[in-house]
Amino acid sequence: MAENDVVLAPRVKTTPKVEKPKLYKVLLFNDDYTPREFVVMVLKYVFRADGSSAEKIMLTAHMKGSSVVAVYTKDIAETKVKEAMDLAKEAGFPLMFTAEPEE
Ligand code: TYC
Repeated sequence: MAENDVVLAPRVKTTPKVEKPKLYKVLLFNDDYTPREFVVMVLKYVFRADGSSAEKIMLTAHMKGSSVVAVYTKDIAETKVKEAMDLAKEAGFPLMFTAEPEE
């Protein structure tokens, strides 16, 4: 290469690919057997809801059939659903939670 040649860097276009993690909502479903106090306890213990939000979430599920508990990344949502349902199973209640992708 001659001494005064200009060396150009290759034109490489880099498009940053940082994708937002998909979020999952945890839903709580009503049933006729689980005591209200047990539902509130699970919401406080597993989902770290404070007393009044736990009460609200439980009452919404009780009255409307289901309620959104909170929104998390997939792994966290699924782990919390399992923890909550394990507690219910251990206590002999049919309490139901699911994790669903947000639209
Ligand atoms: N329906 C239940 C009862 O009357 C209480 C309850 C509320 C159960 C919310 C589940 O997600 C639920 N004992």
